[in-house]
Amino acid sequence: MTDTATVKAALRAQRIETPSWAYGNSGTRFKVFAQEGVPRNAYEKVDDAATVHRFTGVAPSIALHIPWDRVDDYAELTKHAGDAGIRIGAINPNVFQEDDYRLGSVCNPDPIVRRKALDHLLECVEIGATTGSTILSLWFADGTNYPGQDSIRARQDRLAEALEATYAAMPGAMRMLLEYKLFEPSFYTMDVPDWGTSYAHCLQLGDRAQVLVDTGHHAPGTNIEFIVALMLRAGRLGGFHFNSRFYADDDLMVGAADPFQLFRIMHEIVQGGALDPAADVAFMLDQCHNIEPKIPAMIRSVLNVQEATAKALLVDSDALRAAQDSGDVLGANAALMDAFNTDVRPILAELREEMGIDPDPIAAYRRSGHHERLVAERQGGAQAGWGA
Ligand code: LRH
Ligand code: MN
Ligand code: MN
Repeated sequence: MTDTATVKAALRAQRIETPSWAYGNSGTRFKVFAQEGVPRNAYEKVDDAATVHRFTGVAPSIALHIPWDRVDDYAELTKHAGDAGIRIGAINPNVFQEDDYRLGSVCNPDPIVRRKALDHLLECVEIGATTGSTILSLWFADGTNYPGQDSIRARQDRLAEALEATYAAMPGAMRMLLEYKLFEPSFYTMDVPDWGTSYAHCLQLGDRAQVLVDTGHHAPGTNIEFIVALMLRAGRLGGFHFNSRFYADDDLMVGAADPFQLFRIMHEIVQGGALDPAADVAFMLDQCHNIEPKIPAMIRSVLNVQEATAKALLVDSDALRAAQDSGDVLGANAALMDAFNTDVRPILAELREEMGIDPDPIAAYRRSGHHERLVAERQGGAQAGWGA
């Protein structure tokens, strides 16, 4: 049995990154609901991420999306983050929200559009260098809607070319994470639809190119933990975009739809030794809070990841291995289920007290009056940029 002190030490060391875009107004293509007190710019999004960190103790960085979070002075934004107690995390170039990108960005048949997209990727490498970020997180909306619309193969060549030029421009400490998505916005082919395509490009690029698993980007029924185990084994699991889904890319709070799946993923992470920050697997959230208040939803999400992680840490790995080795199918399954069915909230509450934070972060946030202060201070919050 894993002892409590070891479990707590691992949980204390865990880092979960929150996305800037989760703090702004968002919605679907049907309606973006404006909420009160939402941030008006990147500085205020950083402030909200810092608030989530203050109440959880394990979320010390914020992912940026450029140009949604464009500022004049990234060094100043970095300092602002530092003063607020967090740092800038992954830089996400956005090459999907301009008319020029109708037929794609780096895979576009038009070399002028491809050049424009590449320039933006290179600009983001520079922003990463200025902000001290070590992750360039790439997702392309590129693809086609109709059979015959473009050459599937030529598009892969164009993609490889852009990735190579970007990779070559990255400073040595920076990693490139290549995110895949089965469909949407393209409905016939996506240029990076799955882990295999991402992995193939990463292998061509070099060690600092790794696969990013967004949990919402798979076909229903996909065994995500299998992908996680496989990529970890290959040393190519760069990180996650955690969220949850009932139907497609729903971007709901992680652990809300299927906490058992999240546990199974975290079990692979723990077994693979990848929880250790030295393993460099980035645990990032990628969610939108369309109808729920954003900061408490982010706090809830961080707690959900912690709970799944705690359960995974509680798996009796000696008993599991013994059962596996002796072909004891039911015993092996029971070792997992016993851990999953454990109520880990008391151990997490204890850990938080030891860390000097409130054992119940959501209640503490509610009591703090912070939300009311934000509503009074901030008028005319910005749209996340997403779901517009
Ligand atoms: C695409 C995606 C990708 C984007 C983010 C806003 O669906 O998951 O990570 O950058 O959403
Ligand atoms: Mn994502
Ligand atoms: Mn997504």
